[in-house]
Amino acid sequence: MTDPALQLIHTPRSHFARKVRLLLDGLGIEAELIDAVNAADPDPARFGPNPLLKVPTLIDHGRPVFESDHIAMHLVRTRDPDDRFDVLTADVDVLNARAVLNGVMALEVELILGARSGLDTAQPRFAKMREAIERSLAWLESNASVFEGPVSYLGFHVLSMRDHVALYDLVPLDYPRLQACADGIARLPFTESSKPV
Ligand SMILES: N[C@@H](CCC(=O)N[C@@H](CS)C(=O)NCC(=O)O)C(=O)O
Repeated sequence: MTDPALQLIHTPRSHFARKVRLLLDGLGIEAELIDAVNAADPDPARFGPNPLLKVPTLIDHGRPVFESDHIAMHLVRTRDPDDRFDVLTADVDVLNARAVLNGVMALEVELILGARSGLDTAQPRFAKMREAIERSLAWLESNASVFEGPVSYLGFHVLSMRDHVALYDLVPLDYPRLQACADGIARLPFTESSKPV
């Protein structure tokens, strides 16, 4: 049953929100999903209490939590004392991989929402962003040993990023080790319901 005390403002295609949804689903925590519909929309009302006008935002008994990784940490600290998906890790290799994955996702947002807002994404600033995405994916591929081991929040980043890049077809996804990690996570029974379409 959905817990009315816990709400997640998201969009169905948001990869940052999907990391959180995978964590919620993996932990068996029900939350009411509130669809902001279009992350590029300038209307502040879409984004609830978030002054950055971004998703996701978690609202826990009326208290907002901003930023996907802060939301994940909050959920674990309040509801998962065993930290089953290693959200609270201090492992530098894992944190670096998360930073690169989050960076790729942020660059994608700029390219997609830039185009949606009518900007010319052939400009050099956007070309640099595409270059950074490709270099980051290559970096992740050559550091893919970090993805070995039990299912973790890091894997939720990989699946969220991979499915989003595939959906928008921004760059080629010819990275077998990264794909294998994403495919492994995608086989978990709770991942399909949050897959972006
Ligand atoms: N660092 C933030 C990034 C959130 C983010 O960029 N969300 C995108 C959707 S995937 C968004 O709402 N963008 C709106 C905008 O940039 O105008 C997080 O991890 O929560």
